[in-house]
Amino acid sequence: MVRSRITAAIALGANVGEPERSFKRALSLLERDGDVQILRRSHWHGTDAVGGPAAQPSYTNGAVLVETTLSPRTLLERLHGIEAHLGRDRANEERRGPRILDLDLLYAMDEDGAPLAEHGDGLHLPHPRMEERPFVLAPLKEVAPDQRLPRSGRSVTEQLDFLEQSGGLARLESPAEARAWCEAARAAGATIGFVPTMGALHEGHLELVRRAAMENDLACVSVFVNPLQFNDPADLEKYPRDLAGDARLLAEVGCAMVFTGSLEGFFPGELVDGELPAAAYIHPGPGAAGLEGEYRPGHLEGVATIVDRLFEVVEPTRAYFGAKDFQQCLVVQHVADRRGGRPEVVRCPTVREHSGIAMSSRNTLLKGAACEEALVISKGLHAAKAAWDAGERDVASLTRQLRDVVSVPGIDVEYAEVRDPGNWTLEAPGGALDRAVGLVAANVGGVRLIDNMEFDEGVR
Ligand code: PH2
Ligand code: MG
Ligand code: MG
Repeated sequence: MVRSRITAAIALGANVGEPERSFKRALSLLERDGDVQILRRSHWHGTDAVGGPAAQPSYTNGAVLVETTLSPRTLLERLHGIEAHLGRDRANEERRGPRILDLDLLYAMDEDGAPLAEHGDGLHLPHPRMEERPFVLAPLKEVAPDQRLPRSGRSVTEQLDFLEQSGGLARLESPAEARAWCEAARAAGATIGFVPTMGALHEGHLELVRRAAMENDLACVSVFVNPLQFNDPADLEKYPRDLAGDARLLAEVGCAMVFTGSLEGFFPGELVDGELPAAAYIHPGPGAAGLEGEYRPGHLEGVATIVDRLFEVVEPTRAYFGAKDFQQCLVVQHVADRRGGRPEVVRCPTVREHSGIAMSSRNTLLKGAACEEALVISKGLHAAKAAWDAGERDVASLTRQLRDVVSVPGIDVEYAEVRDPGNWTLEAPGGALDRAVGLVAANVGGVRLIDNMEFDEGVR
């Protein structure tokens, strides 16, 4: 049998030991068995470390293009074997930390040049992050300058130019500065993708920013822990804050501008004794009925009010929100509708930890046993979805199955309910539904968590 041949690109990185020596040894091991041929090899580039611990040494990076009869999976195993042989200890290394040798499979294509896609068990093809990383793209440009990249559709050369132009994240300290920056961007014809956040950014936020950057000329992020939406002062007090860390992450995912501000900065001349008068609040619309609206009085009014002001400051083309905050999405759509349907509101799938828990800045506040206890929330939603998938449509039955899982010691459930996502109502609908969403809010170890799952969509 003639084995089919694939072409693959491999990135090399190291910042411990003697990188160039490790690279040479790695490449000769790669070719040793005769089933991998190196077609092209880049020079070795000295690069500043990106991400990881603050003071890690700078890296050496390179790229090679290979042809092989191995499958992508077997090639990845070969790369891991070489890393281990040359001293890499994956089990005991820091995330994004110093590396004796890192061999990453970037992309692979079949003999006709068609890209191979594979996701799972440590194999991600094409590599989901390569387009954000100049330290990958600069060497890759030497071996495959015209290769089209799947996310942006740009060639390697074009993508490097793009990163260079948008490189240097603008950090602005006030809404007034942000307004001027966005006006200038729009005047230059740029579309703006906007991601409003309260900071303490996690992978869920970064997905929103990546998507904003991909679908618009510029991605812009606000970081503002909005006091208007905290019904509980203690919650506001302990809400995590890390602006320096946030800026570092945003620079990596192609964000062009991040801004912050004070309540006075957002509502100049409108505060009375440091507070926004009731008359200045924006009505959150029908999505605020019940659940969050009931358990966090004033919260969604505060959300609607700041989002309306943020939209006024930025005037984005599109705004990106995570589906985890279901009622917030309804409220934001209402705010956009009141503003004449602008911006376009893009609701993005909830990003989950491996454990299943929905990503949230508040997860960092979960300590000890609470981390485990919190898992029943997503498990309950999965259980109800499984019932839905098996044909159950009755709201009372779906709700019972959800509550059976989440009602356990250690979890103080505020609500565990099923609603029609297309027809939001205060009370649970009766009988059978064509579409359904399960929603949970619970206090776990003193931390309030919410989650939801739409049963009639793919699991997210
Ligand atoms: N790899 C990392 C983390 N940071 N920075 C640069 N410049 N080059 C790398 O290869 C690199 C990094 C973890 O794999
Ligand atoms: Mg790497
Ligand atoms: Mg790697």
